[in-house]
Amino acid sequence: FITKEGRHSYQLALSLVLRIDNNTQQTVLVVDDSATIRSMISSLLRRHLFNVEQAEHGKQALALIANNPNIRLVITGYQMPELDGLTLVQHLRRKYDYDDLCIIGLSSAGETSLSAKFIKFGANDFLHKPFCHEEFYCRVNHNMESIERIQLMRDNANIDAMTGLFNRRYFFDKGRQLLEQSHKQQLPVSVAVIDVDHFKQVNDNYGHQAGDMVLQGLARVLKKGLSRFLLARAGGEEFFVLMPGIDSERAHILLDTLRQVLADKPVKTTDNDITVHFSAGVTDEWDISLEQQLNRADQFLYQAKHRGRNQIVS
Ligand code: GH3
Ligand code: MG
Ligand code: MG
Ligand code: MG
Repeated sequence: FITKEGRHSYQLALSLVLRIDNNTQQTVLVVDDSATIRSMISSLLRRHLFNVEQAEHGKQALALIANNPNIRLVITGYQMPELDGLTLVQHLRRKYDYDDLCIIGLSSAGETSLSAKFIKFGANDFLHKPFCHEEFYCRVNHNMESIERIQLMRDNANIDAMTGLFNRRYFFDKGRQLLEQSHKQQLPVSVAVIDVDHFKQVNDNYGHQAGDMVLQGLARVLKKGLSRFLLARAGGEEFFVLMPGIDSERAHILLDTLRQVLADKPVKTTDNDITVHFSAGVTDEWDISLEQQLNRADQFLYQAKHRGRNQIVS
């Protein structure tokens, strides 16, 4: 049995715990020209363990946000010198989505139409001054939780649950962007397709569960060695890598090093240490689509398999 007050403080405690565990770095930016309002709101936020930054007007706020990616919530007043609250919201919405940066507008009791304007200009929510502390916490927590949930869903949609690597969908989304950027900057881009050799035999000899552990071990090695690049599990025992700024000669050498690392060090599974090899095809052809580059890399992969596996072809 929990009383109403008890339930409230339990939820408060729970949200504090979650915040300490997950998001120690979360920062709220308080924007208002009144030092009294800034310090009142800041102290409420600090009681909830948020990091707080303050700005006196919109211009200062824009500069702070540009330099601090930990700012996830902006609480802003309206009338300020340099850049007012509504214009600040407009500027921010051109750069950040609702689920990347949360904005709460502050309006006074007299300015009822201002709350609607804040929402129209792109704020997630608003607060009327004066507000009671409970309402303040509810609004802040509610908005923070909803952007965290969306962020989590977004992450889950991009990640392969078994290996923790990006999935195929994300590879194509991000890969196209990276390819375009690199071509604009006249930088080479290498694309590789990696496929585990005779993986069916691993499953046949040691069981599917050991097979999964081998894929996880391989993913760890690849992730470590290719941390600067876009790496994804394409499906099954196949992986894609996109390497901006690296021509296929250098990509070939890098992948061959990783191939050697894996060949020399068996992956530990529950009952066995299992040595796995992989083959890869690499290309850095200019001015073709990501799909075409993957096709070319796949042809080289086929050659690598044909020539006896455990090798890279570029
Ligand atoms: P090759 O050297 O020609 O690539 O031979 P291979 O045995 O690796 O290729 P094949 O395509 O014949 O077999 C791939 C195997 O990978 C078959 C499939 O059961 C297994 N596999 C795919 N995804 C998973 C997975 O998530 N876990 C496990 N344990 N096995 C998987
Ligand atoms: Mg003001
Ligand atoms: Mg294979
Ligand atoms: Mg395969």
